[in-house]
Amino acid sequence: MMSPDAIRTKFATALSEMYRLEAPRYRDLVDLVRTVNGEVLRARPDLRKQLEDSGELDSLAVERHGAVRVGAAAELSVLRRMFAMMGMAPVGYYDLSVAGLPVHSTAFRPITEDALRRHPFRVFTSLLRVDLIEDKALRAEVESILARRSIVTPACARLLDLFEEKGALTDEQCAEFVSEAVETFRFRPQATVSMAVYRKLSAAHPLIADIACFSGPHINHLTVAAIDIDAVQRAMSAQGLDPKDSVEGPPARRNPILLRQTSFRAQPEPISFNEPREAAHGMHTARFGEVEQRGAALTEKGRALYDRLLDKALAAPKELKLDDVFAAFPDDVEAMRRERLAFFRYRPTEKGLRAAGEWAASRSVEELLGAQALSAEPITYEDFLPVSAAGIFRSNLDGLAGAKALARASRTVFEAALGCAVIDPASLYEAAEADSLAASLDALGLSRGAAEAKERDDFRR
Ligand code: OOG
Ligand code: NI
Repeated sequence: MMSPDAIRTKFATALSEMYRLEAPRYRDLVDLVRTVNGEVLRARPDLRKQLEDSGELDSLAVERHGAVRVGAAAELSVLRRMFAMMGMAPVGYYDLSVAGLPVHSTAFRPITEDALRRHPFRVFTSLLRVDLIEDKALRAEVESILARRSIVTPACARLLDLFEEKGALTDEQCAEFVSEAVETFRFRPQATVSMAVYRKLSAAHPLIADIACFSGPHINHLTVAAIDIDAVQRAMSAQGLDPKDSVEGPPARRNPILLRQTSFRAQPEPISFNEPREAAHGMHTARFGEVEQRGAALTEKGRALYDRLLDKALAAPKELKLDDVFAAFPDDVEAMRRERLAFFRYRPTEKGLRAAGEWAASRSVEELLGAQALSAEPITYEDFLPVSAAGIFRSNLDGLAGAKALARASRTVFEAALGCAVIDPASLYEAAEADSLAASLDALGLSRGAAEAKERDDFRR
C-alpha cells in the first residue's frame, strides 16, 4: 500500500510536469534556478558538502510549494480531504485583508521532519471572502456560479470516499487518485462565464475573476528552491524574465531567517468565453513562477522582532534600506539561540556520546553545549509570511487598484469552511525543539534530569 508521502511525491511530480507544459516561462525559471544553484555550489564547496550531508542536495530540484484559490467552503473542505490523503495538514492561518486582499488562507503541508524530507511539497490555499463583495446582485451571481461547479472529478470523489471508509487504498487506486487529483488543478482556458460577466468580476477584483470564472482552482504557481535568491533575482533580470521589483521577506543575511521569495510576473494567456452565440476571446493574467529560500524558524519573541522591523522598514523613507533596519536582528547563530529568537534542534555530539552517563555534573544545556557534548542548529521555517504572500499576490494580479482597507477576516469562519482547526505552526517548532532536546539528554544519559536541566536553563535565560 502506498504511503501518504509516496502519494504526495507522485502528485507533486505529476503537477510539476503539467505546469511546466502549461506555463513555458515557468520551465525557463526552473532551468535558470538550476543553473544559478549549480554556479553557487561550484563556488562554495563548503555549502555543497553541507547540503550533501543533510541529504538536501538531491531534493533541490523538486518543487517546494504551489498555490491555489477556491471560492466556496465546500471547495476548501474537499481540498482538505484530498491533501490529507497525501499526508498534508492545514498549518497556519493567514488573513490577507491586512494587505487589502479579499482572501484568507492556510498551507497544507507535511508536518514531520521526516515527511518534509521525503517530499517537501505544500500548497498555499486561499478562500475567497465572498462576503466582501458589496454589490448584492454581484455577490449572488458569484455564489451561484460557484454552486454550479464541482472541482473534483467523479472518480476522485469516489476514491476519496473509499479511502476515508477503508483507511487505505491499493497502489492501483492510489495511482488513479493521483491522476484524477491533478485534474482539479489543470488550467482550462475556456471560461465558464461570458465576457461581460468576466469583465464585471475583474472590475470588482481581479482575484474574484480568477477564482470564479473557470472550471476549478487551477494551480497559479509552483516554487523552486534557490540557494542564493539574490543571484536568482539578478539572473532573472539579466535574462528578461520580468521579476517582481524586490525579494519579499527579510534582507540577505549570513544566517538566514524565515523565508525569502521572488517571482516573475504573471503572463497573460489566451482564454475563450462562454458566449451563447459567437465565440469571444480574451487574455487572463494570473499564473507565474516563484523561487524561495528558507531560513530559521523564529520563536514568538523573534517573530515579534521581525514584524516590528518589517513594519519599520515598510513605513521608512526609501533611502533607509531593509539591511539597515534589520541590523537590529542579531545575525549570529549563538546570539539567536541565547536570546531565544529562533528554534533549535539539539543533537548529542560524538564526544558527548562517548562519555554518555558522565555528564551529570553539567547542570544546564548551556554547560553541555559549552562542553561540546551537545550541538544546536536552527530549525528551518516551513511556513509562510502574510506580508510576503500579499506581495507575491500583488505582483501577479493585473489591474489591481491600490490596497483598500478591508474588514478583518475570521479564523473561525475559515475553520468552519475547512472542516477542522488549522495547526499552529509555533506548536510544531516548539515540539521539534523540545523533542530533540529530550532525546539528546536521553542519549547523554541525562534523561531523568532532562526536564530539570531545561527548566534551570530557561530560568537562567
Ligand atoms: C498565493 C500567494 C502566496 C506565497 O508563496 O507566499 C504564496 C497566491 O497567489 O494564490 O504563494
Ligand atoms: Ni508561493
